[in-house]
Amino acid sequence: MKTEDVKQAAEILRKSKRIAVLTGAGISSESGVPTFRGRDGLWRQFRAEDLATPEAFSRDPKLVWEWYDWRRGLIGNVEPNPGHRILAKWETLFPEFVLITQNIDGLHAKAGSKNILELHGNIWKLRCTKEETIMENHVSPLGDIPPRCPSCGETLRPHVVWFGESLDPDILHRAFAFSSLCEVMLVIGTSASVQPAASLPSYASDAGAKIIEVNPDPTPLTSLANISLQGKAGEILPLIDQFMSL
Ligand code: BJW
Repeated sequence: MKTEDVKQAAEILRKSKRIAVLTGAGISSESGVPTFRGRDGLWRQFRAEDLATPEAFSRDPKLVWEWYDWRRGLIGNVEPNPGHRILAKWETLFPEFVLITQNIDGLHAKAGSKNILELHGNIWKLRCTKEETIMENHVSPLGDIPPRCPSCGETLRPHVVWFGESLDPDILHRAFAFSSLCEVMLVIGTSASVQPAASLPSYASDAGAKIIEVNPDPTPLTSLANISLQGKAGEILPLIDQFMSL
């Protein structure tokens, strides 16, 4: 990564008023949350078909819940890192700043970000499979698995989006709408391999936004990016922040 590129990214941001950020699992990896597709990624150890589809949950809710209970335990014990914190700080600096995340770990909110669109849900929310009510729940470990709805007694599921399921249409609409308006989109820590989230940067780029990517590895978006900063989010975002305030 060249210092000149970091300076240029800082300059682009400093001159902009409407910033969109798209984050993925990579931003939380420095907090100790495993990614999905990296070297130690979850999909290297577990099969998505067995754990992250509605069919898997119908087949074996206990197995799916055991996996989510384990992940809740892991996520509940970690803290936001400098990458999360800088994004929370930037939200207070720019007139319009929308943080679109694929992450379900809640670490952006824990770092202080407020204007967050959680495309794939949140691991700390449960949803009744009968009444569709959504409730916050931070109990870890959960105890009785699968947990039951306190109102109707039906099975609760994690309020996350599995493969083959639609994203919340309102959240998705807001994500695409702001992507078409923003002047800059920062794309941080995503392999850009899961749709429809992976389409947001090209949508923003087509509408005239500059794309700045932060990722240690190249992705399908690297060739689209105006600036590609190869490295860890927890190191690069504080550097950009330093240059912004010079
Ligand atoms: C660092 C770093 C550091 C490391 N700093 N960076 C069009 C074409 C083909 C298929 C489809 C399509 N449209 C829809 C589909 C089907 C499917 C899909 O996209 N499949 C592809 C895999 C091919 N999409 C869906 O099913 C979606 N639903 C949908 O579109 O409904 C309508 C529809 C359905 C079916 C057909 C057509 C239309 C739903 C997707 C739900 C994804 N769910 C998951 C699990 C969520 C719950 C949970 O966590 O348990 O979401 S899968 C998983 O992947 C998770 C993530 O949010 C998501 C994205 O992963 P992410 O964040 O990019 O992580 P990684 O691990 O892939 O990458 C990490 C990156 O970080 C790497 O690049 C590293 O280098 C980097 N990194 N350390 C910065 N320190």
